Amino acid sequence: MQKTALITGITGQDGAYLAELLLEKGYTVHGIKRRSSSFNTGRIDHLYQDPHDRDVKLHLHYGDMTDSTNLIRIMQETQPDEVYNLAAQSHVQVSFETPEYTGNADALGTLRLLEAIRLLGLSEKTRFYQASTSELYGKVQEVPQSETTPFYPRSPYAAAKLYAYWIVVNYREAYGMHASNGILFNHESPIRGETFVTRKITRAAAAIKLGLQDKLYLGNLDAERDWGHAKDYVRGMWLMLQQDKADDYVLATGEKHSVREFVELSFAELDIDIRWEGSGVDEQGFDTKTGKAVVSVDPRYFRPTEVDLLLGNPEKATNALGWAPTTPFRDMIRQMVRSDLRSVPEDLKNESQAFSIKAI
Ligand code: NDP
Ligand code: GDR
Repeated sequence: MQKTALITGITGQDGAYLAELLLEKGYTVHGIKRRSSSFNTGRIDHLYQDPHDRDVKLHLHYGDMTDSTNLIRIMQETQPDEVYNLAAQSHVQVSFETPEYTGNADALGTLRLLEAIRLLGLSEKTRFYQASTSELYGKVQEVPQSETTPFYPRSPYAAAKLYAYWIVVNYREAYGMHASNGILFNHESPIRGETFVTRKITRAAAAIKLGLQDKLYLGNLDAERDWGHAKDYVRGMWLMLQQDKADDYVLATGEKHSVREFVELSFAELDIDIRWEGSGVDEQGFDTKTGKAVVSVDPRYFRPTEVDLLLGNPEKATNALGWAPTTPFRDMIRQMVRSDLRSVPEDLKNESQAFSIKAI
């Protein structure tokens, strides 16, 4: 039987990869897209189907996680077998600047969707995936982190996602809903948002290589993350909803790298020598003398409370779902850098991209 899925956040990195995967599997896919003053469908344009044609499998609906009536109506119209809640104000640093909005969209938005399912009598039919996050672990309690590691959120974003995590568990227990949390560690790709550190680095490496930029400003170089490839992670989301019983799973690679290492490998990919400058680099054995490309530490990018180390243990997902990451770290960096070598000159032609290149 052909299934129907509803994806919130379909225009984001994960939404785009997930939509692609579900369409390949024969699903009818409905996506919720925010109204924006400019086009925001760049990541899914290749999946576009003319709504006037027959047998259209991809449908977009205007909507917002802060608007209950809109979410209820879309849920009613689409009657999905599976809901993937990927929409969120997903930037940790931005959440310190927009804490109330982040709580509204990320925490209450999740509740709104669960209530829509319940109120419409879809609790038996509709399975629910929640985009939970390794940011829940926050301040290091245990390494590596697994489904049993205690949470200690360190940002308004993580606190909002903590509410979302527990409301999903609660609706599962209270109403028997098939609702699962994927506790996903950082995952990246060539279509990763430009303001997350990995893409910021690979874009800068490409721009520097092409002579279009001379400096990269970053914050905390010592932060360590467990970085995987987004394509692998959306497969894990789908697997979670194919299980007889709903549950919560960590998806991670089990490998950690620092921001500094990410910079070094990205620049090495393009044979660029680095000269480090800025806050704290002198004392830490960085090369501050040679190298042409400057990577400068700017405290502007430090966070009020930082998450120092995230390293996940994906054993439960491996055993129960048969899930494993397939893209090695260096291959992912290579993919991102190569893709940015092609896209950055185009971006820079467009004056409106000046902010995204220089001020993120
Ligand atoms: P992105 O930031 O790339 O995408 C977020 C999506 O949510 C976009 O489609 C965005 O729309 C949409 N959105 C934001 N606010 C609203 C709103 N108020 N109403 C409706 N839609 C909204 O995130 P990712 O794809 O990287 O991540 C997907 C989800 O997974 C997020 O919830 C994130 O918090 C979570 N997560 C991500 C991880 C990662 O490493 N990528 C790790 C763990 C969890 P628009 O395009 O218009 O901005
Ligand atoms: P994160 O991702 O906060 O882990 O959240 P991000 O790439 O923003 O930061 C990772 C680490 O890099 C440090 N850092 C910088 N970060 C940014 N963005 N810009 C910089 O210039 C910079 N310099 C150093 C940060 O301090 C941090 O330690 C991502 C998001 O996708 C969340 O939605 C998701 O839940 C988590 O991953 C898992």
